[in-house]
Amino acid sequence: AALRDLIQRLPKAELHIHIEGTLEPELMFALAAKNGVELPYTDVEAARAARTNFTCLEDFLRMYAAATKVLITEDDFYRLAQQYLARAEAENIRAAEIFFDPQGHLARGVPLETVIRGLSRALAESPVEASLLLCVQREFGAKAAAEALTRAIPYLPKSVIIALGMDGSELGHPPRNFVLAYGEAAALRLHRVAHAGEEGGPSYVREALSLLGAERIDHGIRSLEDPALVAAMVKSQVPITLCPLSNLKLQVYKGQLEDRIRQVLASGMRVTINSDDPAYFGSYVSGNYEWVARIAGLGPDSLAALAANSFTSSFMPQVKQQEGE
Ligand code: ES4
Ligand code: ZN
Repeated sequence: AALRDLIQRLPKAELHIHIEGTLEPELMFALAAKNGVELPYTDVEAARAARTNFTCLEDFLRMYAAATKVLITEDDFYRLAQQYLARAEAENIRAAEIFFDPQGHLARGVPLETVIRGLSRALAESPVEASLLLCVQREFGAKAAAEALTRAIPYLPKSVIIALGMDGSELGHPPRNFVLAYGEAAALRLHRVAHAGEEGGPSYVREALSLLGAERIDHGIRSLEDPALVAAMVKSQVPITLCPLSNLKLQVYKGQLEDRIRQVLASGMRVTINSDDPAYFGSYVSGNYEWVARIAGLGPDSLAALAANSFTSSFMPQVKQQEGE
């Protein structure tokens, strides 16, 4: 309980959170009823139960995509982000860099403007220092990724979009396929991050760093399988955004995850702790810190160091100043 209190009190930044992954079953049902969308569950409890046994990333992505069908109006996106930010504030998260997946919404006929305006309104109202990262979904392909970013250009000057990210299905979609979109992002002066080394091996991390110019690696847990890569990442201190309970629930790591996390923490890489899709994996950020603290035997100093990493790894200059607070 003392550790839990400490984690709660620590000011934290969250750098790996998918806003669509914060859609709790209650809000999903409320929006489904309002919008006349049919759900394949009898009630909230059944929907929650369905979120407890994923076998792989693909399995999860199917359910995640199906749930987003309830998000239709600007206000739906506003409510989604508003709920997450209220939750984040309650956990003493001072800053959040939030992914959104425009391609899935566009494919359903929801305009980009609806998504960005709804999310931005919630961000503007929250005391949490927050910004958006536009994520391209790898399964839509390389051309579609570049197009999605191009479509967002009109909104960049007046929005809080600070970066391009890449998520979705990893295996078979190596980072080298997406150099066009990342080149476009660089030209637009956007920061660049990428999911890599979640289900894919260390070569995906290497490519994200060397070919896409990624400034932060999302997940990155499989970097450990390549000692030369780890050495380079220790030297450059490029941050990785670990999402331990996501990895556990999606069973993406085939060995002993606890051992792997302990090795990552001991490697000297700059590690941050995040929740990924908390409405699906059963825990928000604090739960992820608690799990890591338990399996790695971390005390107050190590936990404070992880929280400090979350600020120094942020892209928001005003947030970096909160480091060590
Ligand atoms: C995701 Cl856990 C994870 N991996 C890849 N893409 C994602 N999108 C939302 N959650
Ligand atoms: Zn993710």
